[in-house]
Amino acid sequence: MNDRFSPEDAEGFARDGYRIVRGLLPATARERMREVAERDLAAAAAPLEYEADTQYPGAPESREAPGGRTVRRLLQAYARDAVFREWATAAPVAARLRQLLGPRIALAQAHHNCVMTKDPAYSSLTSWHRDIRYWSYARPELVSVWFALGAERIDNGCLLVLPGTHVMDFEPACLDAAQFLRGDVAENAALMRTQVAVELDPGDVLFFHCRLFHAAGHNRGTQTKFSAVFTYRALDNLPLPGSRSAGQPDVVL
Ligand SMILES: O=C(O)CCC(=O)C(=O)O
Repeated sequence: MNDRFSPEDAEGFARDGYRIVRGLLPATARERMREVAERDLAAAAAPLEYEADTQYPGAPESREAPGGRTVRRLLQAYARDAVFREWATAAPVAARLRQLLGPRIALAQAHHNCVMTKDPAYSSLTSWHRDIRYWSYARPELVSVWFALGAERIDNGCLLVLPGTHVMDFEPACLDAAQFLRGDVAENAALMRTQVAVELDPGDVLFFHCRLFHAAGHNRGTQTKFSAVFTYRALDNLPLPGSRSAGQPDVVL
């Protein structure tokens, strides 16, 4: 398997803000990740984020409500098992990230660094947002890597992206108080019609820019959807002192 983006793919990432590498994660690693995720989900192994914590549309109202103990993320994936450490830093991932971010890179343990667990019974809807909105770095130039541990389709709540939005600027009036794109603004509505569904097969890996607007629907399937996600920065793109982004030691690749 080629360890690098082709020039066309690197150009595509620069233009669209994302790229998919089909079948990058080998089946053995994928199955091990899934096994660990299923084990930790069944054991409710901390640290966890619950759907109820998000307050997103469709989420249980509180941890005490029906479905209130539905897990949305198994946090701190990097620390959970060697298979996450191995693949979050593996050569085919790191080499591509170096093409996008420069030669010296680090994994940001404070962001993503999780297995997303989208439950068919109680999953919420994630509105259009940029991940950088709550992250604090010298430059808004981070890349996340999303490993599909099973099939991701519109029906089970795959990611949706707005290509090219990572290089667009938006007036404050386009965003609500939580920095989601407002649906009642005409230019946003036109932009939302350009959405692309990032449908993935097991083992496919998505690279996406922290300024890319993305969203996701509910899981209307019958099985939990599992995706492992990690975020990276250039080594000289430091988290701002005192911010949540600076709250954990990063892993230099
Ligand atoms: O899978 C989802 O619901 C979306 C997750 C997402 O957009 C995020 O964590 O930034």
